[in-house]
Amino acid sequence: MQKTVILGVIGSDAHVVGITILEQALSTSGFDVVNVGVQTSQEEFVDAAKAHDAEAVLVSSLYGHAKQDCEGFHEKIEAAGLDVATYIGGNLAVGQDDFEETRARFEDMGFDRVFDSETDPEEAIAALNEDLEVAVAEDGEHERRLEA
Ligand code: B12
Repeated sequence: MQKTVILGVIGSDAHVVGITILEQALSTSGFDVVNVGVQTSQEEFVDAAKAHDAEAVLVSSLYGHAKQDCEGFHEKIEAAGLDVATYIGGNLAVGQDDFEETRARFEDMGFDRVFDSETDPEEAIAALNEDLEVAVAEDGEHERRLEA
């Protein structure tokens, strides 16, 4: 069974290129990707995760307002009874910032993993393989997937 991941850009953010690249890379790696697109509300992420019985929710934000857009997100996930890994990545703060501070801030908000805008899709794939316990053969292909 393929592992389903929800992918989208939160809030009023319309930057689409990053999630398009991530979608292609994740699909090629064997994940079932539900791309909810840009300008997606918290509720739409939660509804998609529920409807598709997803195992991970990947939130992208580029325009600098991720903190405001994600406030209360994990409370909604919990209220919906979802058990999902949550990742966030992109340009998560306005202007220059200390990324370790940014990482700590988003981890405090409940995200399992926080990625900066230099992140290659391979890093996200490796993290998902680890967190969702996806076994990968030496040739890089998914060999089998362990049931949680
Ligand atoms: C193209 C672009 C636009 C286009 C977007 C077109 C479109 N529909 O996509 C347009 C012109 C519309 C635009 C508008 C704006 N933009 Co703009 N834009 C850019 C630009 C030049 C490139 C973005 C891009 O496509 N990168 C290429 C992709 C492949 O990279 P990426 O998006 O970073 O994604 C990768 C990683 O970040 C990571 N990643 C991303 N998300 C996630 C999520 C997870 C879970 C993981 C693991 C990884 C991950 O993986 C991706 C693939 O490698 C950047 C500057 C830059 N060089 O990044 C500014 C930039 C993002 N924009 C910026 C701003 C401010 C805006 C506006 C607010 C400007 C304005 N005042 O109107 C508006 C916002 C509009 C809106 N509602 O979203 C700022 C954000 C500043 C900040 N965060 O501090 C930037 C950084 C420019 C800058 N230096 O000031 N923008």
